[in-house]
Amino acid sequence: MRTSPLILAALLGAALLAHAAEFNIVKFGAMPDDATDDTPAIRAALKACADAGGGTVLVPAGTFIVARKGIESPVLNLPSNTTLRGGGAASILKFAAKVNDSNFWRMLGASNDCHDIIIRDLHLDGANTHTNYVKGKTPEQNHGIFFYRKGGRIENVTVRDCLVENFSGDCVSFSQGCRHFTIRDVTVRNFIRQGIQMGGGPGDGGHLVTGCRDLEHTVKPGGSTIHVEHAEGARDFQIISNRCRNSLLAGGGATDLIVRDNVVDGRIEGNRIKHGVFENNRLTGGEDKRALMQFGYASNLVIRGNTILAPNSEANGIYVWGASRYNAEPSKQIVIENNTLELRGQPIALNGVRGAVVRGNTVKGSTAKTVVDTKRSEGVVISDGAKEAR
Ligand SMILES: [Ca+2]
Repeated sequence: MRTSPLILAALLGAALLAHAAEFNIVKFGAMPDDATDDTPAIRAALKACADAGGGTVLVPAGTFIVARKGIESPVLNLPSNTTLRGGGAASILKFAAKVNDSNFWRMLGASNDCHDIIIRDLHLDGANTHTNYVKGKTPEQNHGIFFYRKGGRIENVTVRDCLVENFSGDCVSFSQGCRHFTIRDVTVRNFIRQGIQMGGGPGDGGHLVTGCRDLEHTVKPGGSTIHVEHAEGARDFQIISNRCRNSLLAGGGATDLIVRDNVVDGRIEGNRIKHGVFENNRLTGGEDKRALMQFGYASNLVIRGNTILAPNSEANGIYVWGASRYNAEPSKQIVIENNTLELRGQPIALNGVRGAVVRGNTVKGSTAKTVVDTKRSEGVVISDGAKEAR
């Protein structure tokens, strides 16, 4: 059956109209660059967008204040089919100063079932003025972007081209119920916990973090630039081509983890990884004495083509361990190949590993007797030309 050109034109027009629905927060009463709270106006714009079945909520240039009213988490709940879009770094959503007095402020995200959400071209400012975390005294749960829906589903979310800073918690956090998130070209700074925090459970995952970085901090970060934890049962995390000034911690029981082409000032660490590939990362060590790459209770893990530079540190390079007093499981089926390590300490160490292949690694500057040190391990095949130290 043929569709008439008129009907086609009408369908196309309706599609364009629906696509073009825009809701400028200023038209809903938001006032930039003053002390007035803009939360009700932004909520009204989001509600209009939701009532229209979706569209774009625009944040023009200026600083707009977001304040928590009750126990809401997040303060700004994004509906399905919504793009929240600024004009770049000059479009600022900023927490009210009283954020510094209490916990559990989360600026924007969702805690109900929803899908197809984009957050882009925005500057989110958590307004934290505490320069470091003091347990029991300063907040640690005030996050920027926050998606969490235990037992439900939040699907297809993109965050891109945003600067997220000064949060006394995580800058970006998504975990339970979250599927298919893309975090692209997001810059973070001055977080008290993590820069980008991921987790989840069975059915969750399918996430990509790429092109992200943290700027030099003026507060003391408590955690990692990028972090995967509490991810038992979640699968498919890709962390590719990011720049981390703090460590990159990726484990937490996740399955199918790819960590590739990242530049890290610090360490990469992960526990209980099932099927992981850590490839072509570049790590530079400082004073930290812990191994620059460290994995516990891993199974099916490939550590390949990484460059590890710690010429002034006694730290070990790559350390894989298991079967400890905490957990009887050994690390299993480990491949460590074609890495380049420049360091004084032990280049590669295995402890409590069952089944490993170590080959083709290049080592400079180490004072260790061997390239590979193995303890309490079995089934380890070393073809680096070095003998096992016992
Ligand atoms: Ca205002």
